[in-house]
Amino acid sequence: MKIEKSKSLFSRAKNFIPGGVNSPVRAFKAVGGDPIFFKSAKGSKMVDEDGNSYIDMINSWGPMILGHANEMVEEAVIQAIQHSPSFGAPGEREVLIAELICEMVPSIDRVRMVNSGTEATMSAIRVARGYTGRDKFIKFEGCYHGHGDSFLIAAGSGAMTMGTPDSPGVTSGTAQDTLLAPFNDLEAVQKIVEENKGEVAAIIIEPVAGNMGCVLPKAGFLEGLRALCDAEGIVLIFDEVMTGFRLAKGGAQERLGVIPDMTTLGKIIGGGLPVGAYGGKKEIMDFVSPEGPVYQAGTLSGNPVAMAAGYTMLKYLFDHPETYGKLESNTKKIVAGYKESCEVLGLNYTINQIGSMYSMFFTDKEVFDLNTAKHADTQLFGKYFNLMLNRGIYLAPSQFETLFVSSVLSDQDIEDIIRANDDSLRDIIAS
Ligand code: HOZ
Repeated sequence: MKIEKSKSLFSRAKNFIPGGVNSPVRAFKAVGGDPIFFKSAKGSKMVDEDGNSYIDMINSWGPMILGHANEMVEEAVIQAIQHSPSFGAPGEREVLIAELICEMVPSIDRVRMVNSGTEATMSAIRVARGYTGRDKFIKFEGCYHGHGDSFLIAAGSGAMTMGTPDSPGVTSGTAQDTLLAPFNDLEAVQKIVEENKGEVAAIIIEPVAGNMGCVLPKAGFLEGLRALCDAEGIVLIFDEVMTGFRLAKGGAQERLGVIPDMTTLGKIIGGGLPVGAYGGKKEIMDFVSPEGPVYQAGTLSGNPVAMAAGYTMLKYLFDHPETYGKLESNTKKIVAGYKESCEVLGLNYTINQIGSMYSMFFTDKEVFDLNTAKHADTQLFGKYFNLMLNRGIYLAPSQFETLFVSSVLSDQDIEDIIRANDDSLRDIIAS
């Protein structure tokens, strides 16, 4: 495969952009090789600067639920932009999307738009602290909630593969208010709460973790957190930046039947444009300025173009719930194909899947938290990633990221993915 233009762009980029990329995971450091630079994408496929075409299994890390360059979203963006990309003042589209989000997400009575998932989680923690009058919060090892200072402690995703799960620049004062627990370990959380009685403002969690690979909550775990938060006056926050509107129209909370007090949302509600939001119960959100005393602001928050894109995609999902059946059946077919290959080839890799999210871990052990995810052979994954890339399948460039399936995969795409996986596993065995 020819990737000369990508290589040349990368070497130019490195002169002006730290590491040549605008987000670390994209640098391919965890898998070896140079990043591919993309020119366009449509439906299930992306085309790079050298003209190679790939079936996209990341979908912009979640938002492209309906595939790339969806015509309805495109049209809405064009219409909005013709009336100015930013007012810095309120507009009708903000009201429409707020009404829709409150209708779709069970935990949200009031919602505030921001510009990214990072902003959403930072703001949600501030509100939880303001509401409870407490300073500390609990996060889970391997969960990633964006790059806000308090979250870069045992963070998953790029922070983990770049070797900086505890980033320089995060002060010890900040770090001391972040308490850590292993995912799926309710007893550990209960112990931390007991040791910090009356001091914990919030528990924040990805209800289905996607930033240490796809890791599912065990039966009773989220329910246990809910009960603990109720008993101790702690605000339960679900970070649904990746699961919101993807696992069900009301996100993981609807699908798994556990309703948090607050929810953070991200890229998905912008249909691919830079957006985030946080919301929750009225009595908590009433603490947000200008209604209440907790300050949070943003010039571009709720900008008309992002609102138009997001609203159009969410409204489609709301009006077409059958999309979730399609997402699930696409993903199940892929996973069934993987499992069949593994069985035939005598491999016992662990595959975690829920809805349209899945990961194949290069380990034969069950993966249910960060420690067990780390059993995966990352070198082998790097090899596999590049073999798949050469066969035209664009995977997340890290073992510790989930894959996202879109609704527009054709039967041929699914067949191609399964065949590429089978051939790549055979190559690995042969080598
Ligand atoms: N794990 C990140 C998405 N939640 C990867 C994307 C990025 O950091 O650029």
